[in-house]
Amino acid sequence: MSEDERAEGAPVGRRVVLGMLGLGAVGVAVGASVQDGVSRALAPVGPIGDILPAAGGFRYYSVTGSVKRRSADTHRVTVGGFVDKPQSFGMADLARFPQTVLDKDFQCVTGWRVPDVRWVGVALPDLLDAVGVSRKARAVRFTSFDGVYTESLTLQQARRRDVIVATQMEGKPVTHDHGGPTRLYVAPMYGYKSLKWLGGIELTDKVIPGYWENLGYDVDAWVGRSNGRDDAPT
Ligand SMILES: Nc1nc2c(c(=O)[nH]1)N[C@H]1C(S)=C(S)[C@@H](COP(=O)(O)O)O[C@H]1N2
Ligand SMILES: [Mo]
Repeated sequence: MSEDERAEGAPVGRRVVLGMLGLGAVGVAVGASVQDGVSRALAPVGPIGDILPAAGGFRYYSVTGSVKRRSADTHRVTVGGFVDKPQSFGMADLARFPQTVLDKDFQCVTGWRVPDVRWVGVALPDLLDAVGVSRKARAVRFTSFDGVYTESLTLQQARRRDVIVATQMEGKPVTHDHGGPTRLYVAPMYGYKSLKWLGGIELTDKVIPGYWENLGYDVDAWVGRSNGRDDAPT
């Protein structure tokens, strides 16, 4: 990481830092599998900065211990709540949608960033159109099959075409450690919005704050404009 990137990544809101130190670090980098070659902590608890970046620069994050793998053959993403036709989608179903390719930097709110990562998947608005969003819906809640992590977007944010249900990362199926078979990828927001091990999408009548948001992170996680970085109006 260059000094510039370090400087840009440095100012994180105090609440967020306290949240991370108090609760986050415990779950960070625990349980990554060896074969994916992503980083893992030397010890499960410790300052965030001690976690070593692996090749590619991603840190493995999970707020739970190990997460049970799901086979791409049987895995399904369920879409329900305030929709006309609740449905679940297997990998073959997702492959039949138009595929969106995004080449973007991946930015964690704690300061690390991986430049120019390629993600491929189904634009969330296409999936929402397939189930039919009912008039009551105002927001979307995402659940992970790790059983703990959740995320949320307003319906307006969820209709952006740079928000995708990702099935590929860097030219391969999303690995288990990176949240496969399906992972949410919210390109314009900090990494915590990009929920791993996506199992459920639910249309709700209001935003239900996600895991980190209950611990002090901003619900609107725009890169560069949230979590204490937005002192100047943009
Ligand atoms: N299920 C789940 N998704 C998650 C997290 C998590 O702990 N559990 N951490 C988030 C955070 S804070 C970041 S920065 C990215 C990290 O992605 P990676 O583990 O693929 O590097 O995942 C996000 N999605
Ligand atoms: Mo993060």
